[in-house]
Amino acid sequence: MVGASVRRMEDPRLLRGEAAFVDDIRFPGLLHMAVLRSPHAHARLLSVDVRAARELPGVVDAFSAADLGAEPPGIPFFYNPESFRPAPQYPLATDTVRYVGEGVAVVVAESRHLAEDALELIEVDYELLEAVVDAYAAIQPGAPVLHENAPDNVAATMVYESGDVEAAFAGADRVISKRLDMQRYTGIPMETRGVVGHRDAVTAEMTIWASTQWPHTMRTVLAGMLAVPARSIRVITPDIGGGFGIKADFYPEDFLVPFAAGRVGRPVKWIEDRNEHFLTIAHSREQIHEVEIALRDDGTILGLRARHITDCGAYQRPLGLVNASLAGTSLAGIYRVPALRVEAVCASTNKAPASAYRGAGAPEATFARERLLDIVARELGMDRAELRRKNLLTPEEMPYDTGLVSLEAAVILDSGSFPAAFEQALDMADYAGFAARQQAAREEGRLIGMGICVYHQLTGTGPFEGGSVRVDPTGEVTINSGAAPQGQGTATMLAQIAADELQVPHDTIKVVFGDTGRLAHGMGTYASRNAVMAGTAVMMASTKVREKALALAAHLVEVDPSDMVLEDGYAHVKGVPTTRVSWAEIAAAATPGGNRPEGMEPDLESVQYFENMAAPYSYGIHIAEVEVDPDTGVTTVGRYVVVNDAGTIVNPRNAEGQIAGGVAQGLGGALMEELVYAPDGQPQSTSFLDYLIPGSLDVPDVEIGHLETKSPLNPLGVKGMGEGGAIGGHSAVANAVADAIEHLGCTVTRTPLKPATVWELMRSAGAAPAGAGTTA
Ligand code: SMO
Repeated sequence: MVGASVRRMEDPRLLRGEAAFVDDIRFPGLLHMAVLRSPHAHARLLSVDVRAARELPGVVDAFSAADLGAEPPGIPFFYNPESFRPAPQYPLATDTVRYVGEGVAVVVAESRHLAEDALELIEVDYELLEAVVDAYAAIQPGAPVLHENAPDNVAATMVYESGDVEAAFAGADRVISKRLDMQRYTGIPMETRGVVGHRDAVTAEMTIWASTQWPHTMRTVLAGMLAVPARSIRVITPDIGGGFGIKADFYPEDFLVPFAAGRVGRPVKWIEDRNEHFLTIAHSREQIHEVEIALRDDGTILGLRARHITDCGAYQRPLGLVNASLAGTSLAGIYRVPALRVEAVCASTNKAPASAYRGAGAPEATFARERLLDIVARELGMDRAELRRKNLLTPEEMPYDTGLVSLEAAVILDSGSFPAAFEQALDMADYAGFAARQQAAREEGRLIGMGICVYHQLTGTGPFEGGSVRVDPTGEVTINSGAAPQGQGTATMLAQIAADELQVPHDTIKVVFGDTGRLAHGMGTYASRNAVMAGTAVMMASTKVREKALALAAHLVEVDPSDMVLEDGYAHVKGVPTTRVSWAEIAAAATPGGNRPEGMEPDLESVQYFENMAAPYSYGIHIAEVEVDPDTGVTTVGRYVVVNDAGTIVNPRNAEGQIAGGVAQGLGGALMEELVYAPDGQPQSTSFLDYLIPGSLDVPDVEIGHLETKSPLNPLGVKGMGEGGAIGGHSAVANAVADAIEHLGCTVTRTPLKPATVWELMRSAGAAPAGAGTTA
């Protein structure tokens, strides 16, 4: 089954409207929570008075930070480099608010409407402070200070270095430098966030349903913050309508809902509305890159030197430094870069806290590198494909140790056929024929461009994932996984892996995710880790169950286990298909009291944890073709080619869906999406009116070629691939727009390339066509 494009087992329920998202969880007596949010970007909180809100009929409770205890618990962070001067977020602001949308107080009422009405009765005195919203400005002397422990607004500076950088630059024929900026944007899942908390009066166990990508992590963090044993909390991830990394965070409401449910003794629900989503979801991507490249005249890369400034917003939650770190260790990509030095600066600003979004640092670094390479090619008068070809690592150089360490794991490119993938993509996109087509188009007054992006990605991060495979007394197979997918088709993928081991039809296997009550340990779904980590754990558990099943079956028919095989849902004697035992008979024998070989433990279940810190790196080549309207600056994406290498592909159809979805998000980032803040810290992108995302008509058909260079790091040979589309998509499209217009005399150094931006670039180069200015 591994390698088969079977249909997703998940889809029939979803298509029939039978899914259970967080808002579908309902109880008698359910209360609703609403959060009063700061309207100011930076202010001292002089007083918060919730008494009037409490008096409103239908209101059950209202509270502020003062009610969280003498020392309110801070949200922990998971990555703690030496230079870190942490600014943890508290569930509600204590003495200062630092971004618009920060929670100040909470109301719990019989309905969401009543709760929101009561918010208006809460009296808050603010003393306004000057805000700083630009990361570059924030780290200059004299800027308003967010946190006393970091008077320069630098939360951390991480340095990544390998090779002799000074020598590389001293010995170079050419050094080219650029500042390249990526904007603040983020994931826009169809389902916003949500949390339901319900304490069972009998067991005193609090069950929490949350749209979280890491239920076990949420359970453990909550137990710490509430100071209760982990066993008293059960977190369940129900169906999730999209996550993209931004639901792999721990948010204030993740604490506030269970806390409120505990206070009032009734179930409480909070569902984020779209406005709250824009204000408070983890923002991402915003980085300023100052990059320098040292080269020989023939285009050989000798070294890269960079400083990048990540806009981390007002606080760091669990993964708050990850984008900066991964951008540092991703900058060289899959090229031969003998010397590298990146200084990753994490700046605090009066904006929503930033964290991981699909690719987490890789899209940013990839943009800096791939945009720079195009600029270098132009300056050297060299073909941009030839420049890349010359510097790509070869299969003979694998595994390739970059000498860097990322998130406590060595950055070693485990496997790959980079040149082959590159040539395949150029062929599919007809790169060789494009120059002539472009010239012909220009002669007709049309602006077309082709953009290349070579990306790679850290996937399948450790340290572990858990999976159990159980056969019930009636013979059916159930998988419990520590993963918490958000629409990736992971159930189908895991069932395919188990089906190969157990030889039962994959669609008879039930797959259960994200429930701390069913599996002791789990990590969740992020970092493109499901196939690698959850897949391997399920494979390990399936293998154990298979071996035990064969031994039980052999015992029942009185042969040696090595004479038994599993086939078509039965165990039979090799060469004698009629001497067979069903899974129900095997399972019955495994039941305590059953007919087992002497010394064998009862039960037919295996719980396995795949422990692994060696992360496989996947990669791909994206080539986009665009047309820019010279009158309006509007970009239309035409052909789009991807060659992707994620090792063994468990389900090609699923994989292609992942790539296409990622490309759509990358395209959005290249052309449209931006979370804009005014200089006083007021967010300007607070609804879909002001934050444009691509619709189906904006996204081209994506032509996909697969290459399968198996990873040596796990038995399946898989690498992760869920985020790659979003990494490659952004830069392929941005480079294509640049290719369409840069001959006019402008240079693309930032995204998004909105129509007005593109038009302004053309105009400033003196190249806007006659008449265009009259309507601008
Ligand atoms: S943003 Mo990802 O889940 O590394």
